[in-house]
Amino acid sequence: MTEWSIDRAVTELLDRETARRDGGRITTEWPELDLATAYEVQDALVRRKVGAGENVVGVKLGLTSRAKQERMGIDSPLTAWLTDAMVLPAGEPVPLGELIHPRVEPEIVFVLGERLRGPGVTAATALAAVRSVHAGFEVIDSRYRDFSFALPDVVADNASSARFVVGAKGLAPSALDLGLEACLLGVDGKVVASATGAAVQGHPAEALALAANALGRRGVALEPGWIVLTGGLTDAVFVERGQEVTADFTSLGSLSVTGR
Ligand code: 0L1
Ligand code: MG
Repeated sequence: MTEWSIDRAVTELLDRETARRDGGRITTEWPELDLATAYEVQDALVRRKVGAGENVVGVKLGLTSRAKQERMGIDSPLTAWLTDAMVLPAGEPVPLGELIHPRVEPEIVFVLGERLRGPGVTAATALAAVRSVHAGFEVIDSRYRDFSFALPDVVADNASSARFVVGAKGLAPSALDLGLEACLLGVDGKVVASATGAAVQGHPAEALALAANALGRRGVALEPGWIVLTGGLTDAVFVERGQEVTADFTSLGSLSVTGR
């Protein structure tokens, strides 16, 4: 068996994604995979995607809400990369045939108007850099069996990233109270979960500041025009063929996706 390395982990994770195959945790075979190395795997994985023609269009946070942390059994938020190949235009179905075992989660999404570079970014300075706030969905698709992973595994796997939807309606941050912005998550017309923006680190702007500071420590700035997914507000739901998942927000409008 070849020794584990950053390169081998990237190849394994990308092979699983391409073949629509899940597999065991990398940390089972490579217990020395620590968080810093896992972020190196994540960066190298995204460099391979960029080398294949994808473009980085933003970042996402994961595990920012208690609902997500409790479900995944991990209490540390994380960051990961978004590329243009992950964009699912609003109204398009979730392409089940291209994915392994997708789940959908509602998110509050920022589009940046100004550059943000940590460390030292506060929620207030973070929010001042936001051009518009949107409702969104993230379609996550872990390359690990049963979405079972330790923190370094999921970080290496670019935090289960697969697709994301950004709602067309964009509001200035000053136009709404993001901590109180409520979201009802529905499946086939039945509400299955609910949360307000406060579920995300107390306020989604705290999540944005967290991303700016974490990436700043790695020498990366968040650029104007970048999309930032602030993390699942509620637990994610599986989406089956023909099933409709809806997110109804107080001010940000409604979104729906159907599995196909
Ligand atoms: O928004 C999120 O919390 C995504 C977390 C990514 C890890 C996962 O739930 O698979
Ligand atoms: Mg998410």
